[in-house]
Amino acid sequence: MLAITTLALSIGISISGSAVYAQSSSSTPSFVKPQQFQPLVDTAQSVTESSVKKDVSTEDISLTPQASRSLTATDDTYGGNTSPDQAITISSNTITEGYIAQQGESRWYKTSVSSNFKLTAYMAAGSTSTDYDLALYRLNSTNSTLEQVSLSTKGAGQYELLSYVATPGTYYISVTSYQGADTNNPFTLFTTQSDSYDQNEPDDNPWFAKDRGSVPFISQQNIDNALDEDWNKITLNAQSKVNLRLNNPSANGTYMLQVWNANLQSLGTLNQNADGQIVLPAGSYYLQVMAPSNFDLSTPYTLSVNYQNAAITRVAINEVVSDRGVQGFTDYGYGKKWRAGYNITVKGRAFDATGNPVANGLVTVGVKVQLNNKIITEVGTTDSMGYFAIPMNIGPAIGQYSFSAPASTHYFDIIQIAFGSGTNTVQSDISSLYHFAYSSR
Ligand SMILES: [Ca+2]
Ligand SMILES: [Ca+2]
Ligand SMILES: [Ca+2]
Repeated sequence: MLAITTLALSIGISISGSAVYAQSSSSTPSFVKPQQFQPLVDTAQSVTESSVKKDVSTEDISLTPQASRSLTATDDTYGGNTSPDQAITISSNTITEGYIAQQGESRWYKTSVSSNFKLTAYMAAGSTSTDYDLALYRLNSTNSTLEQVSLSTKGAGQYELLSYVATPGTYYISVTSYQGADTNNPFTLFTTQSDSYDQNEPDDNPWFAKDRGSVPFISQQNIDNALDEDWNKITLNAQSKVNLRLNNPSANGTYMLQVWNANLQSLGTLNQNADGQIVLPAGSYYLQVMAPSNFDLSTPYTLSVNYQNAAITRVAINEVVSDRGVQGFTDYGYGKKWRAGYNITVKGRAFDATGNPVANGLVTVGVKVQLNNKIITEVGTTDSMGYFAIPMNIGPAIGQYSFSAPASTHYFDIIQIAFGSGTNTVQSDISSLYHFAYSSR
């Protein structure tokens, strides 16, 4: 029996390195987007949603010039832009640094948008002990009011990111200290504008996440700039096994999925084009798609999320489809087995311990061929009726055994095949295949 440990599951892909550089286009500077990546956990602990929520003002602000206001020594040192009327004009794709001198203080910036672009703003505090938040306002010039159109209010140690599909006009950005101040380490502010973006924008943070409820979904979107993040919210009414897959066919962009609990604690990341499964207690969670290194505006990714209703304990194989003119459930003198060429598709159905089909379950199939004792594994997902079809390329056989058929002699190997689901071994009605090598007269 092929040990299940050899069925290396494509779950929990880890990324090494501590900091990731967000690249702007070649003509613009890059800067550190401070993120730590850990592999996706198998099972998450339940958390009590923080009872203390930030009391963040979402009110509009009147843009009344404060004529009587005079600059202080502090303003001279750390900037006088502590109110909207003193906002500093900033340009897209340019790093701006600033300081907050005391808790509760704000620094104001403004930028203009000339067309219906998506405006993205990123802010990182200079140290992890301060908690600064970010908000975006649109200037309503008819009544000189700043209307809040977006915000990002994560906790200390996390950067803030927001986006807004803008109409032409002037936009004001505030960086506000929720907790602490730091006159040694500046915060970093960066904005960019996108002329093309997906239909779910803006969705760059948990407050603007697309709410998917409790049902499976498939979402095709794109990453339109280096900072773009696409957030989804899911809600589980009971503990569930969640299947995650982020398909990205692009040769130029490299994406990643990160799972967050309701308190914005990371439950780990999953690389693109790999299957992930995580057991989550009842509650709300966030799924964040991002581009840690490079992105491809023109090639959409597909995020698929569904829920497995029970653990798979057994599979029944219906057919092994093969290339090279090899097929059928045949007896070459060592019992009836499926014949296999180079490219095969293993078709079957998965069941739980009570014999019910398992929908949306992960099935891993592994074979060990004679040539170099190579082990090949592939993962597939069952459909709503529990059926799966898993293609795999197992390569050539060496022809260890022979069988004299009426017209020719068939040479083949007997190779092991085994099944798993997540980290569990799964019973199967087959354990070996005839791996066809060649035939001769
Ligand atoms: Ca914050
Ligand atoms: Ca996007
Ligand atoms: Ca987005």
